[in-house]
Amino acid sequence: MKDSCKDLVSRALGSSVSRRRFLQMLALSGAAAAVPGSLLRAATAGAEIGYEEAFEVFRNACPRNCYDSCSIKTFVKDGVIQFVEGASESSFTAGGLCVKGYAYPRRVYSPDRIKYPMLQVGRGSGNWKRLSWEEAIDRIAGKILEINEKDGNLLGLALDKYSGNFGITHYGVEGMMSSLGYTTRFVGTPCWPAGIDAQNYDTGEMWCNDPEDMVESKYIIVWGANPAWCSVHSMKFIFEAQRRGAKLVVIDPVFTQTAAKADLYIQVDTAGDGALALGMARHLLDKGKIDRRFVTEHALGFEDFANYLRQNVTLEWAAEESGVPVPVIRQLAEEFAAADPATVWIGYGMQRHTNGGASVRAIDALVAMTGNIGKVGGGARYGHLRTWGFNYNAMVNSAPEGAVGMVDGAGIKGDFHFIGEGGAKYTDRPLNMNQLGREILQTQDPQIRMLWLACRNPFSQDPDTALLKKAFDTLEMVVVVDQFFTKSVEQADIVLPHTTLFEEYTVNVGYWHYWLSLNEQAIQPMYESKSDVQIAALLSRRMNELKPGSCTFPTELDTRKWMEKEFNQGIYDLFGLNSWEDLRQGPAKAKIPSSAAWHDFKFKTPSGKYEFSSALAAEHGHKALPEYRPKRAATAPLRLLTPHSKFSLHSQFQNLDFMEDFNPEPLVYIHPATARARGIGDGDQVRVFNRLGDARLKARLTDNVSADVLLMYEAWFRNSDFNVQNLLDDESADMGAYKTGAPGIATHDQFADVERA
Ligand SMILES: Nc1nc2c(c(=O)[nH]1)N[C@H]1C(S)=C(S)[C@@H](COP(=O)(O)OP(=O)(O)OC[C@H]3O[C@@H](n4cnc5c(=O)[nH]c(N)nc54)[C@H](O)[C@@H]3O)O[C@H]1N2
Ligand SMILES: Nc1nc2c(c(=O)[nH]1)N[C@H]1C(S)=C(S)[C@@H](COP(=O)(O)OP(=O)(O)OC[C@H]3O[C@@H](n4cnc5c(=O)[nH]c(N)nc54)[C@H](O)[C@@H]3O)O[C@H]1N2
Ligand SMILES: [Mo]
Repeated sequence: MKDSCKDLVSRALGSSVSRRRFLQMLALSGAAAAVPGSLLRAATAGAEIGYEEAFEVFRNACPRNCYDSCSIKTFVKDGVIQFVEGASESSFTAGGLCVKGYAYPRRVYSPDRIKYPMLQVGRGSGNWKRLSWEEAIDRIAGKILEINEKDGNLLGLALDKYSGNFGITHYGVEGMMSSLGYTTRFVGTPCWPAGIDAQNYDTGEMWCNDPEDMVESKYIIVWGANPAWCSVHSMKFIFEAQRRGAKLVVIDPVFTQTAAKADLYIQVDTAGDGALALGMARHLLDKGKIDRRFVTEHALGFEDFANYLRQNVTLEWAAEESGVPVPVIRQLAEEFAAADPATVWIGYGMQRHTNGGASVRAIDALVAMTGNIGKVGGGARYGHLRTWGFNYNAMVNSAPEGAVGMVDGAGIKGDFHFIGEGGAKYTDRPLNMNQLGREILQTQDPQIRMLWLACRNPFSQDPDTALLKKAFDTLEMVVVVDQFFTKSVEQADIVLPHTTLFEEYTVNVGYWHYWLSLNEQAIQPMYESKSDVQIAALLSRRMNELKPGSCTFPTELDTRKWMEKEFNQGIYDLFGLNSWEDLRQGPAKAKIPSSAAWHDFKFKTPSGKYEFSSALAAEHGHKALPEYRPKRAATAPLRLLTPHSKFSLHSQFQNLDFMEDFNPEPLVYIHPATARARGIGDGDQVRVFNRLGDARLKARLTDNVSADVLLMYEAWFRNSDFNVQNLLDDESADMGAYKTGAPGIATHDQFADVERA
């Protein structure tokens, strides 16, 4: 019986991880809320055993930096991954994955993976030579000791790590650095800091409703987010709300795939969102459509805000700044106030501006004054870190005895955690991650001599490639731990091969939904790859051989035991678990008293109330009120937007053969009128350029973008020198330093022009 079942399954599958199956998955995925297992279930219907029994099934979790943090089921046969699907036990993942998720087996078995430690003779030369792990680690350890000898400290050794893998044990990379001594850390995040600070001023913490409760919403504004691509699993909740009668509004300068699903699409002028929100607020004030109870009982400073609106904001001004006509502003405001509950999804895309934090505060204020904070189906949804209470065991290490660092450093604020605080005499040296090139070039006493990159790809993800190249040229050694020969690996001396998520144990939560997933090792590590923490252990062993006591990191480790060390009673209680092993049965959801953030109105601000007026914001050099902050002045005729692609997660996935089939080459989207004025036709080769650099690619004419916008999606196409970062500068966003240690980055306040190539 088992054999006939296998036959059925293999007929359903075609050859393992077949292109046909991928096509089916692709057709089913995305906004259409797939249940891909249904293909297989249909194929096995009537068989006496389920298709799962033909395979060894493992629990995995997508560790990418993404809203959806999917719970995965992995099907293995003879030690080889046959296919993956979304876990049906999670009502968020609900049995489906995104396009990229279904392509995971192609990533694991890609012939392009880095297989061994390698040395590049001449950065950028491509002249790679294989090293043994011993040789590679010996060179690295030797260099670290040399730096310590030369400078008397290790501040010349810098770490730049971000979001390649958010598995909790990967914070062991930070732990590795701490165990060597006091080092330089690139802090902050390129992603969401302005909005984080904004929400901290308003409510005292970034906290959002459970996205699954959007089904209860009567009015949903998706404001500068593109979930049809960037959070595909959220779309089913939005569709269900629409089915129950809710109206969906999308506000974006680009007519995105999410906008295509909206009942009302508003093409706002880029960075004009604050003005639009304030115009809506002014109109509601004039109409008396304010939730008096909320603003008097649960808020501070509403009258000051109302005075600001009366004195400084008119609908005409708001229309001028935002490009949204007065009648539309009125309609939007009235509909939003009339619906109960109404919610705004505040996207990360819309706050990557020099006025992004101020815009988020204005939108928060709109949601608050209409009484939608603390309500099921309501809320100003941005993100949360309420499920991240792990031990960070791999991260907590003390410096070796006698180590020297910054004397009066203020302590480093990382993305989710604090390092080096608590009375340490010395601290690490924090530098701004969003100005990597500039910081490397400027930093002295001591200069940065050596850079360790893990979970980070600055040559694809950071601004100003030319500046970055100049900065890297000053470094004495660059080590990159990665899976593919990325653009940053091209600028490395030593590359160390990393496992994929299927080759190690870890544990994952999300910053959007409330689920927890176990990540089991499903297959043996490919080639000679190792996990970040195993690499740290190897380095520690060699450091201690060369100079006993020079590194406090453990010298042996097993990723499963390290994953186990992350759990504590708090996590067990929050998720209703007796042991982490319960997660083998499927992901678990946090037992939250209400799906609504701030349901008890106990805000974490200094006043304990929602703060329309924040003294803390003023203390940090911002306006106390959510006042409008003018847009960045243009530096070239057109706005350049470089948001996220359906087929990649930043620099990941687009390099896989399956993605190339669907998205073979980069394109720049241009409004027909803008193109006509420059003699550009659809499909022409063009050059997008500004004072920093250029990019050559094919033009696609579309009125999905407004006439003042050029749109190119960020992505790494292997075998192509296309790079959006050639054209971006490192201008900061207005907020972010309070909670993440460095301001955010104005990724979408960039300017360029275009001509026929
Ligand atoms: N122009 C432009 N730039 C942007 C953005 C934009 O919208 N436009 N978005 C910004 C945003 S929101 C973000 S979050 C950042 C993302 O910036 P990054 O976090 O740098 O981006 P990723 O490409 O996701 O991951 C970096 C690298 O980690 C590697 N990696 C994956 N898993 C592991 C692992 O387990 N260990 C190690 N050592 N490496 C691993 C991947 O192969 C990849 O090369 O980019 C920012 N940059
Ligand atoms: N497929 C896929 N999914 C992803 C990612 C990915 O790279 N690919 N990245 C993940 C990560 S790290 C993040 S941070 C999230 C990001 O998720 P999102 O915030 O949804 O995505 P972005 O592409 O950063 O930006 C969303 C939208 O903001 C718009 N935008 C830009 N400037 C403005 C503005 O001034 N006003 C308004 N109203 N809109 C503006 C852009 O046109 C874009 O459509 O997605 C996550 N999910
Ligand atoms: Mo991000």
